[in-house]
Amino acid sequence: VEASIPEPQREAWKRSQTSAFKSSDEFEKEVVRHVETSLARSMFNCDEKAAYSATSLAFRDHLILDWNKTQQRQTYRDSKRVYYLSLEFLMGRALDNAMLNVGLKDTAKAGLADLGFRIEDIIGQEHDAALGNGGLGRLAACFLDSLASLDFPAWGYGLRYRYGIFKQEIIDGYQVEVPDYWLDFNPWEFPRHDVTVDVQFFGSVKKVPNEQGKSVAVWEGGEIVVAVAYDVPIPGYDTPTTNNLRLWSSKASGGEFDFQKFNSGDYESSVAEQQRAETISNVLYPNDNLERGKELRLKQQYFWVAASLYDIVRRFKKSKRAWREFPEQVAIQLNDTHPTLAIVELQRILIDIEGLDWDLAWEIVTGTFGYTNHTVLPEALEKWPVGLVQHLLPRHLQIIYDINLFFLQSVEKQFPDDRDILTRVSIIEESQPKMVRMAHLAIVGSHKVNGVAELHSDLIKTTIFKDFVEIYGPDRFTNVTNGITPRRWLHQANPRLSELIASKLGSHEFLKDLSQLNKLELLVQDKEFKKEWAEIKFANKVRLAKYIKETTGVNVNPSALFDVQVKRIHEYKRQQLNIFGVIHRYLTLKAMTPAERKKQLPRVSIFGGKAAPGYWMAKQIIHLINAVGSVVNNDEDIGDLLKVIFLEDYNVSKAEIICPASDISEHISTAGTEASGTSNMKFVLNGGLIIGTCDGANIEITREVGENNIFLFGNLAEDVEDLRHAHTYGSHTIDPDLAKVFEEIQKGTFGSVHDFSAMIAAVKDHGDYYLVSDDFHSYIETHTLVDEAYRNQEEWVVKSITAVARMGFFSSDRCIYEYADGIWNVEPLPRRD
Ligand code: OAK
Repeated sequence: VEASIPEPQREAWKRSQTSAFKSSDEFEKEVVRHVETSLARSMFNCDEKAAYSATSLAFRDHLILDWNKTQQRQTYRDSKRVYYLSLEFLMGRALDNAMLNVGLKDTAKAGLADLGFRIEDIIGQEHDAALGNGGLGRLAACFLDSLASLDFPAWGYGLRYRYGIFKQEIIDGYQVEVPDYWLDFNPWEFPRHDVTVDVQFFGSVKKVPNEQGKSVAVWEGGEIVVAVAYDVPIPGYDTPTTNNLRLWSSKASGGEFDFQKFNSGDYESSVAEQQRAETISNVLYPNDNLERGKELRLKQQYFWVAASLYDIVRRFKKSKRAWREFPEQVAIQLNDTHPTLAIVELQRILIDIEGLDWDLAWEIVTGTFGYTNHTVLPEALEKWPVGLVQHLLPRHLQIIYDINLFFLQSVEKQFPDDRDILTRVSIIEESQPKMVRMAHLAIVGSHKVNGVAELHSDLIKTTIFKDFVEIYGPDRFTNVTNGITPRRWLHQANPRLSELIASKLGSHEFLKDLSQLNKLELLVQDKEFKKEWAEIKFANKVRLAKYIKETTGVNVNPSALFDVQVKRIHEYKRQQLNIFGVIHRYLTLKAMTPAERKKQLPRVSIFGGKAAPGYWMAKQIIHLINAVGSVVNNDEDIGDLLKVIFLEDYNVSKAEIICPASDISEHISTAGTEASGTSNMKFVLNGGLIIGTCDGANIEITREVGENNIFLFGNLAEDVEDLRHAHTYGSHTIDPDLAKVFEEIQKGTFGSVHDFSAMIAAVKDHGDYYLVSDDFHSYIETHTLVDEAYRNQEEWVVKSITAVARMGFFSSDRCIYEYADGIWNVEPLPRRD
């Protein structure tokens, strides 16, 4: 049925067209209308939650109008689109971001005040959209912001988890996980009950002759789960471009439940089927940098990939173009290997459903996909048992075998005398059981593979993917160093700093062209400017100190040096190194006379982050941090000289309070293990300095800000292998200062000797895989340098300003231009209305 309104009636439509609010009066009208109609309340029962809901609905309406126009224009112009496939989008709160991006925050502030509310309280009502674990998911969110802000026609595709990452509670010093049910009322999503896709699982494959007598595969039987689209508008900053994030939710194909079964008395099984279907999009797997190979996870991956590709192909087919033009219209980026089945699914659609021959189909597939790798940790590289894939996706396994066959044949031709290379690069690992190596499939099926920081991109070329560089040549591999959106991570999180910068640079243009920050360097000797800079940092520390008091009950002195490490808890990120260092500092202070102590610099060590629920060692690290805190924070000899804080439930909205308030932040992974890191960039952009290893993006941050404005320590990536080897096969002596720390823990100073013994044994007896002892001395010395530098506040502020001025490179806008140019071959499509 043609849904378009006929020409004669369009005038009436145009007369009645909705327009977005512009003034605070119009905004207030919208809020009151939503309170009274959408929420069915009145001024007599409008609490902050209701005011938040109504404000969000008003802004959502605003975004939807822009969203409609953006989509119409993109369709009309038929321009190439980018599809960013990510199993995680760690969006955080939407309201503040929407207000700032459409430029109406002041309007809303005035309107809300008029109606009796403080805008901060209203913003604070929002539940974070936490559909991600950490770095990978937040990067996807920053990329969506940049894509929209730079006017690229782009969609994100993900899963609409009913439960995002769990909420962390700390009870008696231990992490306890609580489910994060966030969908009670979510004004930012737009259910599209008319946009559904049937997704097939299980069943079998038979070969039947087609009309030309050619044998084609038919996948039949099994079960169908329905994917329902939920759209989330993504507003660009200072542009009407509003892109779309489409999240799929699963439901049973028989509607609510199977009425036939229900009526025949089989109530239980009819409900069970419904529940099995809904389970697929129920919960985000809470592992960061770890893949555990669960069947439900593979189901999630295929469900999401199949629905997304069906949608993308449907959109392409509307343009009536020839299939070979597909890669000229569509670029699909795989955020790590999680969506790798998309490669197989597109090949399946093209050969089984659209009837293309294999070679043309494969050319289209490889022309379409790009793959981003986010880790070299072996435990995070995805592999699926062949038997599981066979059972769940029988036709896909056949196609994977065919892809592998053609690939290995060409490798054999290229390296006729090398049998081993075939075993090493095969998509199928010949183990017991046999496994499908998703990274190999992703490389073979993409035209570009990228790492996320220079060191990381070099490492993948020389270690895990070395053979593929031999096979495809170095040009298949590239680097796009990560970045962050300055809109959320400067303008939104640190409004005072953003306004100070704007006042000095003469406009807010730097928020869209971050390289303009370099003009701040001219001001590093401006006394008044430095004073304001320092005042803003202090105010942000006061705000964090207040938050610490409210949430932990501990008083911290905002004049102390704030030393922050917030990120997922992981042995490779080495929070254990940090807490051992804190214990060392505590012992040093304890050994001093009161007179000596008076001369020391007060410090607050702040930690935050979640441990995967099944990661026992990470949970012990959290426990040790809390145990040290309860001893140190109550030691009268120590007072303000040292406080140890663990902030519960670290997430995006908390990061927005924490990042602007650091003096020093810690990015201290064992060299070669952190692919990039992105919070390092957030802290420096907010005027904090960092202490870090030569790892991930720390190296490029050093190159940009200069060695004088960063504190580097520790062994280099190139030496890690030899050191590990020496630990295992040579004599392994522990750093003497670290040994003293261990003795103190084992004395029971922090309680639970038994709990902490495994952490100590990992260093002393099990080869110290993360080089905690090797780096300890250098770490402690570097902290002494930090203290000394901090004593000279004049100089410190100069370092802080200089570092910020040189951070332009780390905008996610720069990343998007690099992807657009080097991988996607897409152009922006600006709107001028
Ligand atoms: C998560 C699951 C599987 C594989 C990788 C990850 C992940 O989060 N990796 C992280 O990606 C970030 C964005 O590229 C990087 O900054 C982090 O260094 C990396 O650990």
